[in-house]
Amino acid sequence: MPEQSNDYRVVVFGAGGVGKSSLVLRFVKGTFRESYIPTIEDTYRQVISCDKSICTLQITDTTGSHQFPAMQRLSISKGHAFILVYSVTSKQSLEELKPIFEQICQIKGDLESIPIMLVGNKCDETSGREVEMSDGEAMSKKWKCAFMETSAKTNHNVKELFQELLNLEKRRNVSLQIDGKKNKQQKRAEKLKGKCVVM
Ligand SMILES: Nc1nc2c(ncn2[C@@H]2O[C@H](COP(=O)(O)OP(=O)(O)OP(=O)(O)O)[C@@H](O)[C@H]2O)c(=O)[nH]1
Ligand SMILES: [Mg+2]
Repeated sequence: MPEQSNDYRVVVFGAGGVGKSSLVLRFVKGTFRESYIPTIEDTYRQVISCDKSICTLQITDTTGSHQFPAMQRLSISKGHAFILVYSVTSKQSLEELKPIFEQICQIKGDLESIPIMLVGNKCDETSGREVEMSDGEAMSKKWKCAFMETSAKTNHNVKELFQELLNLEKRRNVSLQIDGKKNKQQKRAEKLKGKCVVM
């Protein structure tokens, strides 16, 4: 079991190009880009509320290429919660989540207390759909995890995804809302403070 720390670590996994970075950037910065820039690994931080105090939500956006198995294992062992993303336009991308889920099972053991959200992204792409919502739901039932379809492009269910994931955490009371009364300047200061800086 990972140690209780002041960080709440969420790790985003999924095949290349399914929209992991797009979901994270939409949530953290409110932006979306059409161009595709593959990720190696990026981490974003935000202040959230935790057990009537505050803590840091740390989101790790992983690579879709399977070149770094050691990094993947480390991310799983340090992670408190997981987002498993496939694209509704690619059956293959749902298949590719299976070994990742199995590795989470192997490293974490009992998954009962670990928040996991299966996410079918790109639900705005109606014409190129290969995975029906019922297929995603069936997989989530099998894995006993939560499920949601999202679109980073249209901002459908993006904030809800992160809020739902935090709601699944039963060992701590974590929430995106701090006190709901912060002004814009305070929010911006917190955002800047929490930003990951490349030295
Ligand atoms: N239509 C549509 N396109 C999306 C959506 N999310 C991402 N994309 C596009 O899909 C491409 C890949 O998105 P990324 O977010 O970079 O994918 P990724 O999963 O981070 O890929 P890796 O970092 O290589 O693992 C980009 O061209 C995005 O614009 C979405 O919800 N709808
Ligand atoms: Mg990426």
